[in-house]
Amino acid sequence: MGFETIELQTEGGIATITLNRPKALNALNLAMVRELGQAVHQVRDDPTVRVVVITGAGDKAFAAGADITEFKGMSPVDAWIFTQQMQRVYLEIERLPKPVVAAVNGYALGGGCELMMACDIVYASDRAKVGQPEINLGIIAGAGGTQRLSRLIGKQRAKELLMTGDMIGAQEAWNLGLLNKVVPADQLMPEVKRLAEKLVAKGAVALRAVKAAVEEGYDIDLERGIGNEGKLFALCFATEDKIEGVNAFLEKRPPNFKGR
Ligand code: DAK
Repeated sequence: MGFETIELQTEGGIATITLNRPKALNALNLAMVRELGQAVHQVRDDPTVRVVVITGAGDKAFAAGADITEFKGMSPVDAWIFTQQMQRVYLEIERLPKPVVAAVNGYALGGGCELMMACDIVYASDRAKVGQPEINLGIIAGAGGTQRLSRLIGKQRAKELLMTGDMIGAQEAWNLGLLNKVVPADQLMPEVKRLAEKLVAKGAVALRAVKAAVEEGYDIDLERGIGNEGKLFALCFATEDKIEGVNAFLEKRPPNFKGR
């Protein structure tokens, strides 16, 4: 499928979605949100895709937020429809049954920060800056920011970022627990590639089960979450990958998982 605002490339089981409006710092306009949704469906349904990477074109931005030029003249009903589209795409990323890695190569602001937080693992360049500056536009985060940020870093720290609109650097974001790893800018994509290749080599069913157990369990009580984990654990015992993984360990060789 041809896209205008994003690029999608697949190689060696790794699909890379690049937000591609570098002149506007990859601001997420309506077309980009729609195409991102289409790309997410495409990688979800493509059995050759094992891991998804999301990044931004150029060296300045992952995404500097929703496209502010589209807010002018946007009615409350338009805003409601837009926010539902964005929230749905981000939820689909969060629920995608494959690992999704964000490679944050610069500004991740507003809707860009919200996209980053919907990914499973976040690696960032030491030049990255993150924040939820919507308050400076007289609005609030509308694509899950108030919810995911407070779950990730706690209510008080989230409220400070959401109320001040301040941008923070990569190191501070890592200290807060928003990023998995900070690397020099020129090392970001090689590091992300290494991580993605490591994930490609794991059993796809077990990866899917990890993600389901964490995501489904996150907002429910511990006892039900553990119960769900137990069922997914048992399900893994029905796979060829479990037989291969155990045999490989006992035979002192690397496993060759098939995702079955
Ligand atoms: N939208 C549109 N254009 C943007 C943009 C954005 N978010 N961010 C940057 N640009 C454009 C700039 O206008 C400029 O365009 P030209 O003047 O060259 O035509 C170009 O990108 C380069 O930007 P700058 O010249 O400003 O670059 P600087 O290095 O000087 O500054 C900056 C970089 C990131 C600090 C600055 O561009 C900036 O403050 N940008 C705005 C960041 C921001 O406020 N982001 C939050 C957007 S609001 C919702 C769903 C979601 C959301 C809300 C509601 N519902 C649907 C209701 C989410 C909201 C947001 O994300």
